[in-house]
Amino acid sequence: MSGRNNTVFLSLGGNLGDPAQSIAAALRMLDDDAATRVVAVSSLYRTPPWGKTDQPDFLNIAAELTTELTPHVLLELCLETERRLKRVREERWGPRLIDIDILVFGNRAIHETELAVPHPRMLERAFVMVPLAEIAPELVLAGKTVSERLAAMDITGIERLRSGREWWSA
Ligand code: PH2
Ligand code: MG
Ligand code: MG
Repeated sequence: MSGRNNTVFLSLGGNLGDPAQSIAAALRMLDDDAATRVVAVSSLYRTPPWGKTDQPDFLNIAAELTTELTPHVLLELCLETERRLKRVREERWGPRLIDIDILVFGNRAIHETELAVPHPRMLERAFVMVPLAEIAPELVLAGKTVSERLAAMDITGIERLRSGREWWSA
């Protein structure tokens, strides 16, 4: 524990099983951790598969947390949450039940193989930036706000399914 609260942004997604249910369960598990609180959740979006395109559409969201955990302990909590939701690690960019990625951890910059924040590929991925822009439009990433970055991106095929912040907590 670092003893102080940091603001964290996560990207969650999945395209197998019931991803909306898995994402909601993941958010509840993270919120149940005594050192971590979910403070904002985007709408649920249907997004075309990125990277490897011959797989089902994904559901994606962004979430804001506050946590007293260190970045590595939060990463372990995210991986443990994936494991509890029966995620099996498979091919890179391939289909998955649930994926929980740390996008931003306070103002920390970490460049390790197991943990890189800010997430090195987030700026190219509309499935990350569209949900993030809903909850953090003014967040500055590499000199520009999320909403400025989104304005320059191709968001074709991304569809908002469920809005409001409470869809996950019922
Ligand atoms: N995750 C991937 C690869 N491709 N495409 C979309 N639309 N959404 C994702 O969450 C996603 C992806 C690997 O983590
Ligand atoms: Mg991912
Ligand atoms: Mg991941």
